[in-house]
Amino acid sequence: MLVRRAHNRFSRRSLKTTLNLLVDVYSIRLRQGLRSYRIIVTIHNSPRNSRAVTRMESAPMTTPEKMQQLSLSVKAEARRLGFDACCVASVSAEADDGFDAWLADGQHADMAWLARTRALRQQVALKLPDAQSVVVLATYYYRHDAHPAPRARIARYAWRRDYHRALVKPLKTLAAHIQACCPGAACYASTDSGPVRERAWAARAGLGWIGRHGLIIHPRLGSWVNLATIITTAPLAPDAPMTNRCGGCDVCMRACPTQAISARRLVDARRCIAYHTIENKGELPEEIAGRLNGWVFGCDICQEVCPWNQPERLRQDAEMPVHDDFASLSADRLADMTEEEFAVCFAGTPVMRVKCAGMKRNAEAVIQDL
Ligand code: B12
Ligand code: SF4
Ligand code: SF4
Repeated sequence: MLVRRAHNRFSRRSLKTTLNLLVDVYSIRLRQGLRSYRIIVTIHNSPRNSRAVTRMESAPMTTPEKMQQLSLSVKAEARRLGFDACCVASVSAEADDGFDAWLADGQHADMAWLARTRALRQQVALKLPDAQSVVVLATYYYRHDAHPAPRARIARYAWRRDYHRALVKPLKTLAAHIQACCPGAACYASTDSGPVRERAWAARAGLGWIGRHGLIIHPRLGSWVNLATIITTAPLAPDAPMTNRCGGCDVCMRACPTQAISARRLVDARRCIAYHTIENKGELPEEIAGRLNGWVFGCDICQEVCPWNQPERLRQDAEMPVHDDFASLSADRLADMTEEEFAVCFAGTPVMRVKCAGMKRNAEAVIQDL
């Protein structure tokens, strides 16, 4: 209706009064709804008449103070919900940083879903029109007392309840909080499996920097964090990106047993033990099978060697309980497991993704490698 009325032709004399009236009426209505919109008025003059086109920008107009308040309130709520870090990026920070080239080079191996969702991952507005901000959240998972069994190593993030499930409720609650603070705001929340480039957003939001091993390093929590995001149309004050603190270090690159890490902070999945032990549904390539170093699910080598991840630097322990029994697993036991034993041992953890057959394949490769 607004647009139709605004397309009416106005006489020069009544033009100013009519426009003021329109803007006033809409400002009042929108303020009542606790949202204020920027109203754009374009006046087209021609020798015969004047035409006013008014459109409402979907982006709510807001002051830097309001954006800052909203950001602080979201961060406080994230803390209350148990997230260990929360930062905000502006969608305008979106830019290609090597993701397309990584895909074009085939470094995603057979994770075809990454290529299929390429456009969504590179442009969040395709997932959520009018997206303005990305809230990035981290949950810390390091425990000083949890050491992977030497010959049946399970990546540390998988020693506890699957974060994909554990984060559903807190993410929903945080999205509801954003909507309560900013009525009408839309939110898209996800962790890992959504078509969102979580590390790139975490870097843009200043939650940490991208280490040479490709992972986000938080100055206090190291890279022992899982990430989650909420894309929202709410205008939140963004945080500043952090400078890279890897310096001249290249310990992770040298420690990777399969040379999967490139100097450009990218990991070639075709060479990564984590890819082969979790995502690869076929045979393990000989070259990888012979270099598993005891890893049967995931791989933490590039994280274990990083100076920012050393136990003495990390003062706190993750609160969530872990499966202490993973510390006494053996490759022999895993290779002989029945489906039932596998389900009992790994129920509710991320390890279920590899299924019993995948775990046996990995354990047998470790046995042969010994
Ligand atoms: C596919 C995937 C994998 C694949 C491929 C890994 C890879 N090379 O990306 C495999 C299965 C191998 C894998 C392994 C692991 N993964 Co993974 N993985 C993902 C997933 C689903 C998508 C990542 C992706 O798009 N990769 C493609 C790369 C090219 O794009 P990108 O990550 O967006 O951005 C890269 C570049 O842009 C680059 N870059 C270079 N310069 C610059 C400069 C700037 C300014 C920016 C912004 C970016 C940038 O940096 C980024 C990292 O390489 C994410 C979840 C998600 N939705 O994002 C989890 C995720 C990245 N994985 C995670 C984890 C924990 C792991 C493992 C540690 C698990 C384990 N212990 O075995 C390993 C670590 C391997 C490693 N060193 O990267 C965490 C990382 C947490 C963190 N601290 O960063 C994530 C975020 C999952 C989560 N929600 O917690 N993973
Ligand atoms: S997870 Fe393991 S194989 Fe993959 S890059 Fe890190 S050290 Fe290399
Ligand atoms: S090991 Fe060194 S280069 Fe690798 S991520 Fe850590 S600080 Fe950066």
